[in-house]
Amino acid sequence: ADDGYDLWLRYHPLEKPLAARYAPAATEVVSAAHSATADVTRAELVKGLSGLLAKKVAVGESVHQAGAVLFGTPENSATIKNLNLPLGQLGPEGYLIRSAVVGGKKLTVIAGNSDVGVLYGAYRFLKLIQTHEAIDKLDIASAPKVKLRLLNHWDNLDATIERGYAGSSIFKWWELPEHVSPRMVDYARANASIGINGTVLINVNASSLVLTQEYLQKAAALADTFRPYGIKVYLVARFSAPIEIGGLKTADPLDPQVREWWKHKADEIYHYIPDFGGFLIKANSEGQPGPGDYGRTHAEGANMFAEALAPHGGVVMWRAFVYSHEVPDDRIKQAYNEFKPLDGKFLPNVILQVKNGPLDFQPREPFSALFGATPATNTGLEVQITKEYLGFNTHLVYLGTMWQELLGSDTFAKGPGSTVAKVIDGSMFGYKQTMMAGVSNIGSDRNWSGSIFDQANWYAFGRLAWDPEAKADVIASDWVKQTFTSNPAFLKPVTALMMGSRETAVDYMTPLGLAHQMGTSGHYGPGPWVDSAGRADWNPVYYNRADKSGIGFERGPSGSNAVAQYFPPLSTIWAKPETTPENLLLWFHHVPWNYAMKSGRPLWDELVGRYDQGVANVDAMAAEWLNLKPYVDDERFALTADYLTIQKRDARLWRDASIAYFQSVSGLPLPAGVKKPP
Ligand code: GCW
Repeated sequence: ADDGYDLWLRYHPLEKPLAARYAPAATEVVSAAHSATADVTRAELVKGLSGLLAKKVAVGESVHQAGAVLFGTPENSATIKNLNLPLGQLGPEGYLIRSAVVGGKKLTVIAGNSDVGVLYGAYRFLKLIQTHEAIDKLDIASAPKVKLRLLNHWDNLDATIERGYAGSSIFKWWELPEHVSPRMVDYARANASIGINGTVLINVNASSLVLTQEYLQKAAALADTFRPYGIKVYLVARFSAPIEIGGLKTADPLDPQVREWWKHKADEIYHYIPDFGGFLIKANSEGQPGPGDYGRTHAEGANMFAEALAPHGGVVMWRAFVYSHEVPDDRIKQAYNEFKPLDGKFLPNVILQVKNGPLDFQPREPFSALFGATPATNTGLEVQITKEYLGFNTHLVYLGTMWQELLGSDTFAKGPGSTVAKVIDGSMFGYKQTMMAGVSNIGSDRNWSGSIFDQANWYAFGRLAWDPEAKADVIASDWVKQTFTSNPAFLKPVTALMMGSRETAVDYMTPLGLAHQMGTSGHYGPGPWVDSAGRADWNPVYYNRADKSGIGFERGPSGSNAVAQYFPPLSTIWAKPETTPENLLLWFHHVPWNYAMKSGRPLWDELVGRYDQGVANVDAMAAEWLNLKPYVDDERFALTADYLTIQKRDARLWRDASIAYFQSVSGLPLPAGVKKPP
């Protein structure tokens, strides 16, 4: 049985001929370094090589035989120093892997400027073997383009997870600090293997308790466990903590006592966690406390924390996900309206954390207008790995394509080529801090992510945070090879299935630019008819605006004019339905049901056609998977097959319920050839 616990770090024995090919190039693992990080690097190489090659791999401090794998930095290895490798361009976390000959012996060198860079190189070396690449003439250099590559856990202290679909939290606070589960080591290994270098342990809707001494000691135990893997711990600071756990009467960021309290709190945290990363803060958003409660701006709020953390080198990640139903404006405009005027007012260790789209992790949104609009404020990206709006853990939806679409989007902030990737990697505006965060999909399920294919989304997040210009298909194919097999009979169809899966979900959930059509509390199934969510900006009807005359949200100049928040030419291209790409048509425009689409079909027929296409594609995915049984172990095969059956059922529900509702307002008959659902 294979429950998927090993993720993509599977070191099962290669087939004999392959193992025989690699064995001469992996005879021994050599390093004289003995830091905590060097020790875990050695352990990983030994575990990986002896597993894959099904033999005992020797360990030593100096090279004894040809085929040695030598790892280290110029500081801890004279051999590496003497090789004069071009490590200058690699920064603190990059690595270099080279085939070399030293003292007449062929060997592989894994080098970096720091032990953590070397660890990343070791994972890359193991991946080469896992994916059956040649390793005899290596010359690989890689360095991360984004500095902070973080998971955001929406885990509560009681182990429930907000929007978590893979069991309960892996962080068992009640057992800490005395017991740190061995799973924490595997968590760190998995993250390090894809370059993730930080983790926010708790939910942005936070409890102040995590900042009490008792919990700081617990967090410190986790930090100690993660440190060798290059992973820093971050916490959420609840704005009202000075009142809740500090006994103060106010949390006003301009109050000297409050400022003092946060300074002491920061000092205390660094006492327990000397390399603490910093705070993530959700303020004045969805009912959370914030500086607005005291008539202060987001900048005044963020800077208070920034001052407290600056002496220790910590950062503040201030979320831009703010909107309120008391503001009469279109919800998607509010973050920009709030933050654009504050550009340049934040201290250098503040990072504005912006969700990919202006609404909320929908199956498809345009990029947030804040990307490119804040040249004087470090601006980072938040994506959601957990699939809150994409079918939880049961629907097979690979998010690599969605993030690639986002990162490749041109903001035109500095003319053509001003992609979101170039904004967030800092190259466009010279940001001092760069950051990409992913809301984690990790839980206590044996397979970590709730399904096998959701592991791919964790993996893709890490890869794209390392290189926001990496390609989703390459990432998918690497993941399939590491997680299942390199056999093309499996690899090709499964990669193709993953690559099409997000568009398929868009088709059966929210085609043509529709958004926020889910049932309102659970966020799982459809609810386009819902108009009673408690407030207008949570109602699906507010977003689809379907009526007798047509469907869609008018955001051109005759509507909310959200298009004006974007740089030209987008502000004009998106202003008119004729020039708006059809996959965003109903996001930007309210158009009549008979609006002529590029296919020649009227909008209504096109819409119904898209829902049908989505269902047909899921059916094809499920059928394809059944063909692949010979290549997969029973347990992972069956879980995936069952979930695809659920996805088939759900896709039909989405289609049929959505069409039934829209038909009830349009009054139109089903297009010719479409059968009524049974
Ligand atoms: O997507 C929404 C979720 C909330 C979440 C919020 C946020 C953590 O439904 O559960 O709260 O976004 O990002 O703050």
